[in-house]
Amino acid sequence: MLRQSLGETRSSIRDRHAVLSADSHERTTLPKWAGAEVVFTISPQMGAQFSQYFAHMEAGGRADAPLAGVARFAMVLDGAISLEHGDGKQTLGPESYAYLPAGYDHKIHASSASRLVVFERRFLPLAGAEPPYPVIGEVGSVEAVPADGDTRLMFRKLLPTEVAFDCEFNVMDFSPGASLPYVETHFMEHGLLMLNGGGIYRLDDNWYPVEEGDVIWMGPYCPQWFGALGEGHARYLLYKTWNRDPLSTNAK
Ligand code: UGY
Ligand code: MN
Repeated sequence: MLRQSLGETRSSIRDRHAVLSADSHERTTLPKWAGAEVVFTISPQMGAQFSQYFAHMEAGGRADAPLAGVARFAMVLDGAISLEHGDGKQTLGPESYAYLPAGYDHKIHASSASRLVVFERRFLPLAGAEPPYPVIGEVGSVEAVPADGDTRLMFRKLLPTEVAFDCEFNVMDFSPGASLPYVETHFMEHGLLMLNGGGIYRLDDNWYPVEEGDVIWMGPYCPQWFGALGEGHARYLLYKTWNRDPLSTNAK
């Protein structure tokens, strides 16, 4: 095997944030993911309160529901899967996604060789609120709205905003040269996947070049800012804790 570098990688794992580039991915297998290899880019072992991973499924590969009490969000990146669940069976292709609440039985079946990004989070119920329901959709069918009136930064909210949901998944779309308007600091946590394009991500006091396929973990209060520097649009999928008081916790 060719040695590609002298111990170099763009991956950087710090106390409150991490950037993970594809060159450092370590594949493993899991009993729940038959005929698949998984790469856990973000997990509680790192200090996060959720997991984010890639599932590389061979045709015919199958996955079962996650651990008890854990909700799952999965988006197809390449290939096609069939999702079998209480309300039927659906085929999901690239940029189709499913939010599957904790305790909602389902099976994922790869119709062809497929690549998915999966987020799992221990659900945090809200007293008096109904539990969330499954949501299945496609990024392209969700309305894009300008962030704070800036049409050079559009976002799509993939999940309903109702209080039943304890997190959100958004696709942020930056025109070339657009940026987040200010350095954000917030108690909510993020997991991010660069879908296209690239730019510079500021995390704490570090500035990282990022490109398609990169994953970022932003822990609570990690100062964050992004500027899109490529010639084309930069788009990322962003998980964010949402609708829950900072004094409530799902940490175990
Ligand atoms: O919604 C957000 O917190 C988002 N603007 N953060 C980010 O893109 N890093
Ligand atoms: Mn943010």
